Amino acid sequence: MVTRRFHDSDPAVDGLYSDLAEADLQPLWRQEGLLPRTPNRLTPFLWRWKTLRDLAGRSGELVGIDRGGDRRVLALAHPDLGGLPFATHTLWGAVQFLGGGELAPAHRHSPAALRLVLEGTGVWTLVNGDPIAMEPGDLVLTPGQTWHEHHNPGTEPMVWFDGLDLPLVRNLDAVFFEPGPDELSDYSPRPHSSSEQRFSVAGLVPVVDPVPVEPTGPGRFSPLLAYRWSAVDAALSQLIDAGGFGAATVRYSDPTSGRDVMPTLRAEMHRMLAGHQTPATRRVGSGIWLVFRGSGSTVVDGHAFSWSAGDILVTPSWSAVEHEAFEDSDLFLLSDEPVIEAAGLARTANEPTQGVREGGLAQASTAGS
Ligand code: GTQ
Ligand code: FE2
Repeated sequence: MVTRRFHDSDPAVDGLYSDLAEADLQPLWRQEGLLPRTPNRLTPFLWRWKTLRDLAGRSGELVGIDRGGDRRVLALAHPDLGGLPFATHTLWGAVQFLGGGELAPAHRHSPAALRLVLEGTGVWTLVNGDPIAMEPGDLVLTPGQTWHEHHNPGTEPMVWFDGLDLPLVRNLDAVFFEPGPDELSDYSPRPHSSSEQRFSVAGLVPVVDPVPVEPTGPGRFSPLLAYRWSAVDAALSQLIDAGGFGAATVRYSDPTSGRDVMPTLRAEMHRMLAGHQTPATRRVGSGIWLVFRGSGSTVVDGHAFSWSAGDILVTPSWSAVEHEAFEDSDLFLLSDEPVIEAAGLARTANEPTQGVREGGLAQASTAGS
């Protein structure tokens, strides 16, 4: 049956539409794309390490860090997101540059953050006063509402990847921010943070926590705040030895519950040996893939992206993703999957291996190739 609703030549209908607009109302029947067949709001996108590193270094030379919670951070701004400094609709991704002798002052906020160290050594992030050493490959958590500050007492810069749930929290209009005190924090570096002293032995959690977690907020997050590269590397090697098919993935988890490290963020490290190819899979929710080590290629909805260490690739919700490693490779994945699961929206699908579209490599969007 043909309705009249799509024939707008009737002046009475035109009048209705302008009166609706005047009254800040919109008819659903004129909305296009509001309810797509499948998620479609984002395209895949890749940032090259060379670009990120060069621009972070230039920022380090030219722009200082002020008091009041300032940080020297370059946010991934996906071109599909209308100029917002967001990598996806839910995820913030960035590179942070902290020069020798610099410090990023204390502050806290409701968005949760994590960091994966890419370059440099000897930086300390204080989380609620607990000094956490940062070395390449380490994952460090700064959960929502925890006080944090970054100190680089050495002479060389450190560069790390920041992942936050800021776009999600902002859209929920749940952002709180507080700068810390102006006085410098005093800390004495220790080989193990208090968090690691209490929670880093796999399979064992304290019956009574000798340092009860401070009542910083209603968040639910892992009390283990650092996951060392040596542990991740060993776990992946053993999984690959045990399975014998050239690939393994570990999820960083809360040792007390087995859940994701933070309520909104999932973190995983994916290892693929040279020559390994993954099947094409789709899942609901967006992801940021950070190449920690190696080189290879990822096909996303028919577009091929070649990558090497330090490159960062965004994969949209429900895109078909398949990886191929050219060298032994480790890919860090940050995703919003815990939110998708909590909301009852999780689904996955396996796809046949994709042909790369004609000119796929050239069409694939990258910043600074
Ligand atoms: O290091 O505390 O990339 O507060 C964005 C917001 C890093 C940080 C970011 C932050 C931080
Ligand atoms: Fe922060």
